[in-house]
Amino acid sequence: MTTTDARNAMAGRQAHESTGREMSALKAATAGIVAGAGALAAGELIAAFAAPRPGPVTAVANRVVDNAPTFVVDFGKDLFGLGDKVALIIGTLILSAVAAALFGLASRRSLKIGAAGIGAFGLIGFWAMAVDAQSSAGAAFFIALVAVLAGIGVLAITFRAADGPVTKGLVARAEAEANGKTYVAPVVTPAVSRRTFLGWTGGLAALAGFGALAAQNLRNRFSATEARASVQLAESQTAEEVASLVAEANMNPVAQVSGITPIVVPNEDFYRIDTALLVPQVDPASWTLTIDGLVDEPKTYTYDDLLARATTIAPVTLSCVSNEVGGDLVGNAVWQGVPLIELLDEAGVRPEASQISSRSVDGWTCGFPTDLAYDGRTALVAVAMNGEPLPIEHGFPVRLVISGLYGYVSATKWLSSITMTTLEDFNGYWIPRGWSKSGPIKTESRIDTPRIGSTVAVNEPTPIAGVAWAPNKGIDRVEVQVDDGPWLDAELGDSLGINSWRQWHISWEPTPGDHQIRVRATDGSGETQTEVRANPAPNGASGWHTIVVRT
Ligand SMILES: Nc1nc2c(c(=O)[nH]1)N[C@H]1C(S)=C(S)[C@@H](COP(=O)(O)O)O[C@H]1N2
Ligand SMILES: [Mo]
Repeated sequence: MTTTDARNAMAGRQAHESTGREMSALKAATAGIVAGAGALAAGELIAAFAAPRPGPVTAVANRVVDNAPTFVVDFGKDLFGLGDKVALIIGTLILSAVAAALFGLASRRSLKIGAAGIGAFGLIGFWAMAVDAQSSAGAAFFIALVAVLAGIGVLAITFRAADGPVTKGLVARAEAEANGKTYVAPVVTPAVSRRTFLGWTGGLAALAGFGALAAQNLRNRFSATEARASVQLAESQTAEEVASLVAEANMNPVAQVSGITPIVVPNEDFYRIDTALLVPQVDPASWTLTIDGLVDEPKTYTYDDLLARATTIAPVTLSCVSNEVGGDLVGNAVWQGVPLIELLDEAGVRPEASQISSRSVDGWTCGFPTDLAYDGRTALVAVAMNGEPLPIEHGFPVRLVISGLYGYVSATKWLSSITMTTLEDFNGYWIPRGWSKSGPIKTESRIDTPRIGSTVAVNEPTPIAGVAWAPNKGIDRVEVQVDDGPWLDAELGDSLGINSWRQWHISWEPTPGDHQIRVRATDGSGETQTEVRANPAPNGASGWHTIVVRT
């Protein structure tokens, strides 16, 4: 113990015994929280200058997502929907605030303890940022250092403001008593001390708030929105052909049933699933795609290379493995890109390369068997969705779209590299988290209208309609059953090809009472979807979508 520590300890004890005017727990905790806020705001601000690198809060939340035990991930099957992301960030902030409050309380013993706590927190932030695919150790170190210094600075200032006259007096008195002298306290009212403390903490808290806001604004300036807006897609004859197919399909009476999902889902309505807390903002000018691993000659492509070659256009239905029977994590869009195997062939795939793995700029990975890319299915290195450059949330500038495979094994957004490997040597992101290594999309059908639990009118013609999908196989037949009645063949909408879902419809006149409605589809291989119910984990939900309606 140094003499200063001894004095502080003595002063603390004295204060407790004699006056009780040491810094209150409330003030100390507040000072800690303001210091924590200052640290995070400073970190986020510096990180925003270094965008697209994540700041400490996002990086820590990213690590929580990556390292969450399987049961948490299973529980949050759509942990990757928006609500879960917001909850995760708020959770990270609340835990940080609790830790910071504890650092504040500990600082009453010695500021060094609080400073050490902030330092330890900084180390966690440093690690979280350093291992982040979108940051680097150097940037992480600098950002964490600034955050820690800001935090310690705020802690020191608020403590000084709080105990300024009072604790200084206590120290002076302890010293005086230790020296056997009489201590005469200067006249200081507690109110003065409280005002000083409130002034400083309030001011610093406001500064942290401004810092966080500024960080947010600054980060928005690094958005890929402008770059995306200036993209010129390659012209293609196919674009017009597909557009007229879609236009015709939309004229089909089945497509006009009110409440049915459109055959091509507009970009803004398309489901979104990913682990990205900050949507990657990729500058297409400096972006490249590398193809490496078990190839004869690794290749690198720029965005312009791919844009110029992206003339293949195909509607493909994409589905998430975590889609429940009847769920909406599925959609059909028209994708434009370069056939994957064209690029693979340029690199020269070695015979032993049994898996195509791919990686996103944010470090997410997946993989599927090489054979599948070569079996004739639609497999695109896609640059556009529904005639527009890929929306940023859907993978701008470039993503993969492989017909017939769930997104988690194939559909890498914000694609950065494709590495040829073997099935044994590599597992994508979701595989160690308990999802199946192979992810063919199961044949499914869904009732869009009437809605589950809704009320229908007796003896009024009531459409029962929805969509059915078996990408890469196509849908040949959809049947509907009301109560224990016969299975009725539904009328099918136009086909956009075997990769697209198909709209279906029957007209029904409800009799009085509750009714159960079920649907089942038969795919292009002649197989009828299984009635056996399965949960999404580990390889996709199955079962017939069944609803009950009332009259
Ligand atoms: N980089 C990245 N790509 C990803 C994912 C992800 O988490 N990160 N999720 C995959 C999953 S699970 C699905 S279902 C599809 C969803 O694509 P969408 O959001 O465009 O609908 O993206 C896939 N591509
Ligand atoms: Mo998914």
